[in-house]
Amino acid sequence: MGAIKDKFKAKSDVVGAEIKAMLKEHGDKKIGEVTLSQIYQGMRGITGLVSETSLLDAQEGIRFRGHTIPELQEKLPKAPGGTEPLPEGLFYLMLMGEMPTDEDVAELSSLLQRRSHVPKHVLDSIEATPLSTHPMTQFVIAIMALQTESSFAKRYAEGMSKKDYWEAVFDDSLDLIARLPRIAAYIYRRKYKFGRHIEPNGLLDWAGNFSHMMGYDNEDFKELMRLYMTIHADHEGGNVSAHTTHLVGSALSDPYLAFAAGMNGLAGPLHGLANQEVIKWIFGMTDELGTQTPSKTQIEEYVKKTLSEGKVVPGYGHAVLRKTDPRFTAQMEFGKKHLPDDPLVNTVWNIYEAVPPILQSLGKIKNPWPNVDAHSGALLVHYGMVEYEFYTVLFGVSRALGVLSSLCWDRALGFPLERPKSVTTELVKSWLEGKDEIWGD
Ligand code: AMX
Repeated sequence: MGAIKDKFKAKSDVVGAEIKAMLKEHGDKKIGEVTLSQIYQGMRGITGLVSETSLLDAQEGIRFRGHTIPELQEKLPKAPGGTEPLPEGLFYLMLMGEMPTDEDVAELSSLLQRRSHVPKHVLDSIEATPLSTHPMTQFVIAIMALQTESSFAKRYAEGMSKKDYWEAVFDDSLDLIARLPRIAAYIYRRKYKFGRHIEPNGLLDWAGNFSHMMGYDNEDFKELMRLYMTIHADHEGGNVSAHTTHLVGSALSDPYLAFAAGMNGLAGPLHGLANQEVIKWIFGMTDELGTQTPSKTQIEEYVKKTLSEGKVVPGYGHAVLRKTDPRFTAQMEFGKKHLPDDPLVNTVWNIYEAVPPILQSLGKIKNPWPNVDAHSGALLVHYGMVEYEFYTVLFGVSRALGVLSSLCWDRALGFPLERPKSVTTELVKSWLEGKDEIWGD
């Protein structure tokens, strides 16, 4: 661990010094203004956070340290014989800000393997939940049980100096990333495969081993997992899971506490749970219509029915994006390459044609295009993973790569407790009448 940790420390010291100098010279520079609508409507468009690992452009989509998804597919190291990127390579890129070599990724993969042991009490905590418990709830319970292993919590209790916070967060983050696949696979096999667990294969990469432990040894599925774990990892800092992890971490809650909080946010249907909702919605449609291959007209009618019942069309829309999500496109490309004739995947593509004009015609939806969740489930179903309640756990394992590399940066740069100002509507009304001021805390 020494070399990668030392390299991160050296990099973050340089950035920390740059930020210090920048703030000394430009700290009072205004970055924008905040409107009343924004504070009442989910803070859309308020620039209020720094997140080093990725940046989202409304038109272009996500870039990880400046690289688009196709660029990651081209440049990141691959598994032997594979064509999709290794997600631990993306973790390295987000952490270090530089493209890893094959050797860097091999070293990181084996480091994660060595740190992947999950203590028995964590598995026991999963076993203590009723089998019917949602997999995301089991996931969060297991992460919380694993908190006993937090190096940050132990060292803080022993009086660790501020200057060492980054190191304890770094250790915890790597341990968590190493252990999450085992936890997630355990939940999957317990809930859906009669508790017939599969031992890890120490020769495989992080995502390949995850597939293996879930019971999917098909090479194409492993490639799908590598792509899946790469594209779901990060979406800049303001989304619910990333922002929550960052916020809770700012209280110096250790990475286990902070990440579990982020995962509770990911479990919401407007965020990560949308991936299960999409497949549930499609299965609902095909069941109701009595066909696996609904026509475009039938899909349009079903979309209108969903909207008339006051529900959202899952997998469509986004708080920041204003075009088709490149994460959707990457999965579509995977589908065209590996399973072009799959009926469910074809239905997803037909939905892609049918939905945007209908959403657009409503006149209120800012982005009628599909997001990442519109596609992922159909690919999983193709390979036999039909248990859609589990899908958000897959998202969560991947999201750890982004939010935990960000958390390392938060502590390395010494970011303080996050504490924005709030107001009451009473104060806003009296401010609008000129009777009061809206002041800082
Ligand atoms: N279906 C129906 N209505 C939608 C819609 C959709 N897919 N997307 C947005 N709308 C509605 C909103 O509910 C809102 O209605 P209201 O004015 O009656 O309250 C209106 O259109 C305006 O919303 P917006 O400004 O375009 O979107 P937003 O930033 O408020 O919300 C999001 C973004 C993602 C929550 C929303 O598009 C949505 O609910 N989509 C479906 C759920 C989904 O796919 N979530 C996953 C997002 C990606 C992720 O985090 N994994």
